[in-house]
Amino acid sequence: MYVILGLSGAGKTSIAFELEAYLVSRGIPAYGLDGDNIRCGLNKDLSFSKKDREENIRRVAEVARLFADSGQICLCSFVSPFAEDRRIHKESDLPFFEVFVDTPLAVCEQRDNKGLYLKARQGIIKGFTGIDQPYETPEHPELVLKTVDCTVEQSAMQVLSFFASLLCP
Ligand code: GGZ
Repeated sequence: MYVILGLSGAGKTSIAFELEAYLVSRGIPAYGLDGDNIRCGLNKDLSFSKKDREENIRRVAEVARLFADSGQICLCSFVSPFAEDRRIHKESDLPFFEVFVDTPLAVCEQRDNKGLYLKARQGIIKGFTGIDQPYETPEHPELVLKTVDCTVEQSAMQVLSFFASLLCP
């Protein structure tokens, strides 16, 4: 199970879906979970409060466990801003790798693909990670991706190289 963490706009989901496509096209079952496909269905009852983010990540960990049990690589892309919530993944008895997409806030804010940072700055969205809610940087990720001056394909290849180094050390 790969957990891909970072701010909104960091590039997590793009990298995860690039990886998913690469793996699936080579016959390796993989599936990406992210805020878009989880929060519009299973977790549509959850807000972005600290308590609900914790519950979001708890449920994601359970779903990821089911994927992993079925033999699939589960690529989970979530902001997951609080270190204590990430323990849920680490404490599961499944192979787990934390990938931190280390894109600076200023760059994410400049990209602002969904216009959410602007709304957060205007106070229309409250509790936005990096603006008026904290982001606790992962302390010991297995891999750190710097996406500035790096394409999505290059970032995905870095994850695959890491994956390959585990299989053939
Ligand atoms: C952070 C928010 C918020 C707030 C809506 N804070 O760029 P996106 O749009 O697609 O990624 C963000 C996504 C975060 O959902 P997660 O389930 O990953 O969050 S968490 O792990 O913290 O539970 C962003 C959008 O939802 N979004 N409001 N307040 N991101």
